[in-house]
Amino acid sequence: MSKINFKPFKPSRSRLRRLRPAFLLSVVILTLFIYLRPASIPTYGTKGATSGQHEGGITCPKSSLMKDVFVVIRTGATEAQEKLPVHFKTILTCVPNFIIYSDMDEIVDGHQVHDVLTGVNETIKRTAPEFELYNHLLTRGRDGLDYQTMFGSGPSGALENPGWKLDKWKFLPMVDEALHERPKAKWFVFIEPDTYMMWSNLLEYLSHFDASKPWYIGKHMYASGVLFAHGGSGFALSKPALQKVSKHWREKKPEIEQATLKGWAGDMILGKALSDVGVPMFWAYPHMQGDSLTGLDWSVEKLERVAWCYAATTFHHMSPDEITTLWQFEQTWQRRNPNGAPLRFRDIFNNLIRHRLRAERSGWDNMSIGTEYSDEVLSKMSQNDLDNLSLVEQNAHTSFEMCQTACRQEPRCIQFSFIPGTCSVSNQLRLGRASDTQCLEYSNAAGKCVKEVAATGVGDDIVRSGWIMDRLDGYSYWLDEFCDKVYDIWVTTE
Ligand SMILES: *C1O[C@H](CO)[C@@H](O)[C@H](O)[C@H]1NC(C)=O
Ligand SMILES: *[C@@H]1O[C@H](CO)[C@@H](O)[C@H](O)[C@H]1NC(C)=O
Ligand SMILES: *[C@@H]1O[C@H](CO)[C@@H](O)[C@H](O)[C@H]1NC(C)=O
Repeated sequence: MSKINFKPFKPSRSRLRRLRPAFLLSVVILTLFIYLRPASIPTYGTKGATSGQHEGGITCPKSSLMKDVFVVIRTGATEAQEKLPVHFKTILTCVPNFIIYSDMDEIVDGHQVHDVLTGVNETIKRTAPEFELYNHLLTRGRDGLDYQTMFGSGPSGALENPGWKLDKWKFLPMVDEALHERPKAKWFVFIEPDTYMMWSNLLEYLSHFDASKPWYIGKHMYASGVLFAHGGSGFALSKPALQKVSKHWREKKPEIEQATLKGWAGDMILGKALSDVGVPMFWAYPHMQGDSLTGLDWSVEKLERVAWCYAATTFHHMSPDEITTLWQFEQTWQRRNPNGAPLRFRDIFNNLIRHRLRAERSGWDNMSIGTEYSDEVLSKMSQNDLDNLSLVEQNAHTSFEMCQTACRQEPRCIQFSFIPGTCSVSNQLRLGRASDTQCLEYSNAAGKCVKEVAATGVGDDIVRSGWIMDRLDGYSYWLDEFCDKVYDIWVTTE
């Protein structure tokens, strides 16, 4: 993970408590309670003026590759009912070949969900603690599961979530079964229920690669010395890559299962297996994204690639509401631009995000994770540092207007958030989400806010956020300039 450091908006040298860079970068994600107003989706009034293939009012991509791609959704019984249905109504309506693997056989909205763990070593199933959940599901289904500990959090939620611990066992059986399910497919795309797949873009992206060669394409992640494609961001394997790793799995199953017992995440175990058979990961950033629409920092840059300039293929940590919003936007976009260029991050920002930004938005946490001003922070500062603060900074936490002024004083500050007593300003632009708490510190590892202040909701005591609206043009212009040097919106070489 590299640091975002562009000239005009780079993080300012504040004397106040600064969040560490790793943390600034660590992605701000909210899996729950993310709320986007469907009502504010742009409506272009093009009813009837549609083109391209569409059934029942739905516009699907025209790519000839579509029939050769097998989409695999990996889920678990603790989240399937809550998170799958939105996919059947949106993205999957245009996917001719898909399968859903889980830790329990069941039918969700008329679609079969398959238990992919049947072949795991029986001794391990009897003894490894994470299989308690599995054995429970086998014998009693969801009856008697403790909802508090088992449900809702998903892979990024709680590391203690037994559903998450069980998840690592699914990866190798999943790739192996997918190959045997669709031996003729050219590509296999693996996603999770909180992954948004921009299907037409993804198809176009894959068409740039030679499917007769082994490919493992995804969003880089590095843990325990292994480079692998992050599962939640979605990844693609060509058939030759899948064949190699499936053969390896069949030959080395006992060894890989032992490694899985010790390993912490299945995407890492798969990455290691692929590396062992000589299939390196292709760095597809920023096409594959670990962030959601609400948590993404729109100026994010990694691997010297400014996301803004590139086409988007996935988002992660997408709530069902966000999935619906982005799907409807894509549909409208494709109808208006039937032969248009692929959607880039900047198109999404300009057409879906920007009009939601306001000088003031109540009950909204903008995720201004930058400099915090509060009595607590001030009380910890030395006299010298305090003396150095401007009057506005010293009082930023006293009113929404002061907080806004504090942001304005910083040349690159673009957004701020306020609850009485706490002001937080940031040079990074994020949409954020409706909220009654103000998140001050976000832990990527824990996948949740680790420091937040709750507003009472009485009178003025609500979370309010704002953007410095007259800086938005400058912000877009600054990012657009990076695109002058980007000759291809697709990353196909490293
Ligand atoms: C904006 O969001 C960030 C992160 O959640 C938070 O630190 C900040 O306090 C928020 N500001 C407001 C006014 O909600
Ligand atoms: C199953 O796992 C146990 C315990 O880890 C091991 O002793 C046994 O050899 C494994 N069996 C097979 C068939 O791999
Ligand atoms: C305080 O401000 C002065 C002048 O602006 C500056 O030289 C000094 O480095 C500042 N001190 C701290 C601790 O920021």
